[in-house]
Amino acid sequence: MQRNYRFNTELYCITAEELSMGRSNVEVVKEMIAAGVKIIQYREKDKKMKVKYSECCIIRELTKKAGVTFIVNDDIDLAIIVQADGVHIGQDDLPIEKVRELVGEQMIIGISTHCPEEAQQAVQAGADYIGVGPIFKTATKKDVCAPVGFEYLDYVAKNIPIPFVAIGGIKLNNIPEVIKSGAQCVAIITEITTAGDIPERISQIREVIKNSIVEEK
Ligand code: 3NM
Repeated sequence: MQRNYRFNTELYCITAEELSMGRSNVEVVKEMIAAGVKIIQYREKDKKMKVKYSECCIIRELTKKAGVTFIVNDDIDLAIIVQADGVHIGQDDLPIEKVRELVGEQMIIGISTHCPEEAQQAVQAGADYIGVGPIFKTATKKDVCAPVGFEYLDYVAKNIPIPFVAIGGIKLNNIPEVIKSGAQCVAIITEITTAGDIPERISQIREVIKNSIVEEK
């Protein structure tokens, strides 16, 4: 089935408390929302489920009030129980068809992909969007493969019919190349979470994206 999910934004923000300069996930999410971000993923690898649950309850309320799409990373049960808008999984998680059985037709399912075969498979299995990366070297995700570079991004832009988001090592200075290689949405962690002034950094990133798209046309 071809689903009809589309990103309504060019910036996908993801949390990482250990890389947030002492700020909590909730504080960072509040700043992202204040900056007008439209999609936020809660990504927290090391906390206990009980803690993740209480953070996600708060973030669900905040995002709902602000009309922001809320995606939970990895934990399908957590995504369901907090009524997130979506869940983002990896290649080693449950098959997408089975995740769909659990979450129902309405929930967005995204999956990280690193090569054309994984992208094709995600489409076949009914993913709503794919992550494409890592575009550049990143220390944020443990055990991630070597950078896939622009070749894979270009392949996805030309051949994959569902939305995709470029991810991995994306910074202010390399955004233009990423946009020029066909990405319409970029996912960023540390360039935002480590910023002293998060709304200011988000507005700089938006400006660079906008200018890169204009130059492209
Ligand atoms: N997934 P930063 S790379 C969460 O390639 C994640 O699938 C990736 O963090 C993938 O913006 C990555 O700090 C980390 O590099 C992105």
